[in-house]
Amino acid sequence: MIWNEKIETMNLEDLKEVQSKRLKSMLDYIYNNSTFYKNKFDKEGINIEDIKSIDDITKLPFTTKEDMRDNYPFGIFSNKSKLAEIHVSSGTTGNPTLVGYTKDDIGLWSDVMARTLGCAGAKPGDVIQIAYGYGLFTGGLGFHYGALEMGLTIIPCSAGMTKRQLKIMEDFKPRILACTPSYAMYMSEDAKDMGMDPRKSSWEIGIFGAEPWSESMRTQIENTWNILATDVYGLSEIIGPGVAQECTNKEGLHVFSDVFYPEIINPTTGQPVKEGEDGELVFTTFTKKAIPVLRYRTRDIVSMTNKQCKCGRTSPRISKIKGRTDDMIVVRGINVFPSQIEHVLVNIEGTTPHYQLVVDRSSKNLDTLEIHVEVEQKIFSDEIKKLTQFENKIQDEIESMLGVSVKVKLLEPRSIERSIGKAVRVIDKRNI
Ligand code: DLL
Repeated sequence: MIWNEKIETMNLEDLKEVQSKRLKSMLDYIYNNSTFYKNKFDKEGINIEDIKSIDDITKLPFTTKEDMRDNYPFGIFSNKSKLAEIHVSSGTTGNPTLVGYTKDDIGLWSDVMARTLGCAGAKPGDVIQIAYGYGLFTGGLGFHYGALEMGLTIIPCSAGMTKRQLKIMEDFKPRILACTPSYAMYMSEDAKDMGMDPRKSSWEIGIFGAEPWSESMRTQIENTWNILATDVYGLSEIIGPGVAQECTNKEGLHVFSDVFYPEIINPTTGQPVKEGEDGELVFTTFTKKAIPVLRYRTRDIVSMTNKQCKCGRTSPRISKIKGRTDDMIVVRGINVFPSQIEHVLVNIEGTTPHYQLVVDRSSKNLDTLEIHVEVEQKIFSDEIKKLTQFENKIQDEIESMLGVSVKVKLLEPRSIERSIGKAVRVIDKRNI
């Protein structure tokens, strides 16, 4: 169903007018409420009066993840006094990325998430099993707000406790499953262990995202669970889930561009690319109040089309995420940067800066992360017990930093292949 028919099927000219109007009031708001943006505009000699329409957006500066991190915790907020909720995005070195919402922002989130659910094929009265993590991660609560808004019956399972998830599915018969795609596959193994036939599950629709997944993974999930598997995209800095969602045609993700304005740029030059070409996805939030962001560089690589979709929605569609401009990987829903591992290693005496992250997917469809690290020769001359202690120490420190379990493998000096260009830090064997 189309949740917000008026806005989602608006003709492109009217949509452009809405976007232009909203951009101007957003600029006015951030200039007057955000010290960060006021300073930035004043420094760069930007007069917001010069921005007449959405086409002028390219004259404005970008915002980056570093801006958010450098101004941690509240420096980039525009309305700290009216904060209703905060969330934290995983996966950064040092300070995490803190994001916040006013009560009105939660209203906006509820609306875009209701649109997301409608886009995937949900309708009021459906039962949804939310198996994204609740807590500081935006997945669980984002889906929760949207489902409340649409009038679904919510089973707020959060992630994990797989056998219980499966029992709940069997007993309460939810029609919709929301979780990461890798968790959907992981659950099928436990289902088989429990003697269940996954093809007979009550789930008809899956809303899967928060990590990259391929078309072949989609086919695998659809065949295993006998389900329609749709892709949901979002990021904490913009709102969380609720930025873009595939409709049941599965031909690209509809961006809710009346509230989150997308641009695709060449990541090196910062200039817009031609329609259909790959580039970095950039978003401007028009109506968010706690942390509005202007031209936020997501580092996600996609292409975008303005061609109208069969479903009747008029907003642009992005492709599945094709990669990143940085070296971030997503392991079991957690964003991991090699630099985080490096940060831990350099502070442990006896390790060297030669390391690699080896990501794989186990036979149970669970992501595994192994850290291969070269250590000084003298460590290897120590007795086995000491070596194991050393390995455990590194493992503990990395785990507490990342919040994801890892295995550490110590290597003799010079065993990791050297590269003449950029070091190869990540070996991803997951085939996604
Ligand atoms: O992952 C928000 C979310 C929750 C999206 C639940 C979908 C479902 P972050 O933790 O801030 O937010 O991570 C954002 O994850 O920049 C992408 O690199 C990656 N990502 C998110 N969705 C997808 C997807 C949430 N469908 C980062 N496909 C983003 C590929 C995705 N990558």
